[in-house]
Amino acid sequence: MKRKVISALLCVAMAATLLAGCGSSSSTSTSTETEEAEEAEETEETEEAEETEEAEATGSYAGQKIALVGKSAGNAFFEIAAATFVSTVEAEGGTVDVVYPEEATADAQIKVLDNLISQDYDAICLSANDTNALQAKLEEAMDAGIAVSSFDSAPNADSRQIFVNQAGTTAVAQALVDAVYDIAGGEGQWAILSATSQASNQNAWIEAMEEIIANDDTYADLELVEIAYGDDEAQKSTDQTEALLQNYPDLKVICAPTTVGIAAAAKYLQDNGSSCKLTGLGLPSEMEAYTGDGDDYSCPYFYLWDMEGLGSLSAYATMALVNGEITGALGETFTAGDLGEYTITEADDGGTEIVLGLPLEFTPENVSEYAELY
Ligand code: RAM
Repeated sequence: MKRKVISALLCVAMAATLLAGCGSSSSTSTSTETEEAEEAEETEETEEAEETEEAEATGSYAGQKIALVGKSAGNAFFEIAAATFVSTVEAEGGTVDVVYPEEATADAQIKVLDNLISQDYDAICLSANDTNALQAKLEEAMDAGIAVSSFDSAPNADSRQIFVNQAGTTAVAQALVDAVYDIAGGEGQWAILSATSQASNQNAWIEAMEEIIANDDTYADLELVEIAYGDDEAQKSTDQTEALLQNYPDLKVICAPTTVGIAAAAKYLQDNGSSCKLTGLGLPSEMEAYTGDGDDYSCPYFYLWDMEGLGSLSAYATMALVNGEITGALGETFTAGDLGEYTITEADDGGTEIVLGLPLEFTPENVSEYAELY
């Protein structure tokens, strides 16, 4: 049920309660029939309001209709996150439509949003292809009474009610910087192979990495030579990897904070026996063949987060927004099923977020175990 409808019902119920109060002390009605009709109406309205309150109190999410929007089709990352999101919502009695834009751009997502707003959705949960470009469209959705949450990649603070941040922006950036430092042996050239140049999440991680490096002398001997963009497309990411190696023959490490980019680079580096090593954010299932110690493997270790937790927490946060349990305000708490209680905290961009947990490290020792999960 849409929030506006819930509010309207509560208002009607409150008005009915007030009227009932007045009526009992100074009733002017003389017709029994009218009184009975009024009483029946009041009972119905109060019951409806009670049902709504009860739904909120018990956290019942039944009947919610949610749209989940990824960055682009054909990316296993979103398919994995969507699977848990959908099963979580369905277990609570709701339904989810998973929708992908034609490409990983803001324009393509705006087309998707246009279509969704004209339908009867209670909520849209999206991973943003751009920080600011979706604002007008997402505000339009919120004005239409649709709850707007985001996961993985946040649109700006005005464009959303809440952001589910998988592992904390600084925590991810610190893990990546330390991995580059370690794999490079503390000095030398390294490059970033990112997703699209507009991607909110990759840009936030890259900015945080640059800040960490700029403010700590430990990293003074690392030279970031280029930030390349593979647009979360396998072929383009492969081409960009090849170009980086050609342009920087002494390149020691590539850091790819994208599951598509890291998998493409891992294959290219390993197939070509490159001495350049790789780290970043990857899916264990896509990285298993390339993760290992020694010259035969391109990736010593890499990171991601709990993918099932991401899908599930995003689902619970979205459902809690719809039924009014949370509004997305700082300090609110709610229970995300078996994941337990979460508190809404301040995000780096001035909006609010819910941080799922810490980054997970995948090594030659544990990659196979995680590869079975995602
Ligand atoms: C890609 C996407 C996604 C990001 C992961 C790490 O699949 O760009 O948004 O979180 O990589």
